[in-house]
Amino acid sequence: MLSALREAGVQYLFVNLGSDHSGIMEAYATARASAKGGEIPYPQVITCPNEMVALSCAHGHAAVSGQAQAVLVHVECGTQALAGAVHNAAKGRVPVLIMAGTSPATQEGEAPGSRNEFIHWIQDVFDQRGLVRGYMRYDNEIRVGANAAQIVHRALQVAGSEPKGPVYLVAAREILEQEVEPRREDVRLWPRLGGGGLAPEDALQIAGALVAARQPLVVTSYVGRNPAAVPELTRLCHRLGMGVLESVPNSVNFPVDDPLHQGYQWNEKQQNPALAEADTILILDSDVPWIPLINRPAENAQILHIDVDPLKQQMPLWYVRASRAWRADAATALRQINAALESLTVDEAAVRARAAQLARRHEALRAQLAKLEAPGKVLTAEYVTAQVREAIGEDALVISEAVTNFHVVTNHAGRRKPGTYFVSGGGSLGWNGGAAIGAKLARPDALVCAFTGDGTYMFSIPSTVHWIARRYHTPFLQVVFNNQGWRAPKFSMLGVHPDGFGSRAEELDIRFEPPPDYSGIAAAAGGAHAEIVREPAQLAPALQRSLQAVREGRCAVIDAWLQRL
Ligand SMILES: Cc1ncc(C[n+]2csc(CCOP(=O)(O)OP(=O)(O)O)c2C)c(N)n1
Ligand SMILES: [Mg+2]
Repeated sequence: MLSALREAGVQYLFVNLGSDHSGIMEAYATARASAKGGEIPYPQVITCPNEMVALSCAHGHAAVSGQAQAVLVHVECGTQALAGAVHNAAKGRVPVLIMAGTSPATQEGEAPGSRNEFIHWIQDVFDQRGLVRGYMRYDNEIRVGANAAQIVHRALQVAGSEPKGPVYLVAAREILEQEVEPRREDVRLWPRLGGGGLAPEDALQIAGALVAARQPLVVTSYVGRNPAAVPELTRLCHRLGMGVLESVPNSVNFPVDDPLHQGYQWNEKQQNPALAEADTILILDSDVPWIPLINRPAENAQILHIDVDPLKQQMPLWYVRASRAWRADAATALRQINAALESLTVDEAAVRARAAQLARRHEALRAQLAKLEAPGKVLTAEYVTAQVREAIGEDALVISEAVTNFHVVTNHAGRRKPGTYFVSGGGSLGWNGGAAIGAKLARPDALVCAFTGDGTYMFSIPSTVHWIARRYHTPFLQVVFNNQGWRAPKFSMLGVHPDGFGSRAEELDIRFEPPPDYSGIAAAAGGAHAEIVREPAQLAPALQRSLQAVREGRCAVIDAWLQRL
């Protein structure tokens, strides 16, 4: 099983161990003893004191590298402790293999590994796989040791095929203890399936629709998950004078400084003008292209949809009234549409006029945002993000779990290079710390910077995160937007009850008063460099000290005190 993981390209096994793992622990010890300090043919173990962090690490690695990693947890309770990280991997379409033992299936020594601890009766449940089945692309039990390798390869093949996602394997302790002949599998014979392309006539039809449009627009959320798609999208947009609106972006989908970039939308309570004026909209890889109650395309707009997962089969309620939709890999589809365009006549004057008009809106938007970056009396999220942007440079990997400041990070972190911005893709908070560790393991050369809400910092189990980060040398910068509580639930309440008692109430049970010493937690757990910043003037020097600490191999946490919510 362990060699199969290595064969399949799994570099790390994020573990939280228990009685089910006796065979695995013995296997590592045996391999290390015979390797006498040399390399062993198994993934490197990362000990994770908390399972949700373990899975978030694997998620962060795969988001950056594209390569599934593996997580090993303890029976059913360790599986439950994966908690919301399961949701994040599934919703974010991130490949990862999760493995767990089950309680031994025998109690009289019928096979090695038979029950010998009281907990084996307590941890025996009817449907362990059912705990996570609703989120898995595939789940299975390794029933015999002899084909464990093939089951691992099959699970990883499914995880790595589009739409990608988590997979789950269990095995009873007796199976994990079985003596089997080592065998080799060739990973090339377990090919990952891509998203496919368009039929040639469909590529031509889409190109034709975009050429014929008066005001075409692309709305996307995760086309940049594959960085190779971004230059194709840029080429298409420039050929047509077509704007790009990023809705709830999960990645760098389009360079933020491109004049055709028409901004980002999250939960803004207003109609987006670019969306309203479009007569043809190409939705490209998006789960939430707009929120129709507040913000939607014109009634008669033609909507086309290309997505690696256009049916959103994991979402019970989902529709956008697209007249046509295609399941395809965006990079391939864009390449095809770009090629099809060459056979069509484009109205160059119209393209120039549109591009000029879009550039004006782009410039106005940028100017408006630049004003927000000026230092004021109190620290603002905009000022903090802009300062961090200047300090970290354009190659740094930015991880965001900024919640009500998500839009601030996308607007002000200035990400223009594909593959330099990541969010979980899900909604279970507490991902960013583990994700930063995974990102750093995937790209040891990169500077990793995580933005987190204060509530989200606490969700992330910072004691575990910062202990792992020191133990495995994955230094990163973490910036806590400390608004002294959970602002999002307040916004949610006001969205439904704008004039209720809650709108005037001082107490909404959302404040952390007094707040914990966030950076102090990281210092205590992992020797992180700790900074508390309360005023704009303190930020730049704190950032320099923090980045120096990161360069020297320590994490740094900046607790940035924003206006109290
Ligand atoms: C695991 C989990 N629990 C609860 C929530 C509900 N929730 C959404 S946003 C939020 C508040 C987050 O607080 P913070 O990180 O401080 O961000 P802020 O709202 O202040 O910007 C909560 C509790 C969630 N999304 N995930
Ligand atoms: Mg907060």
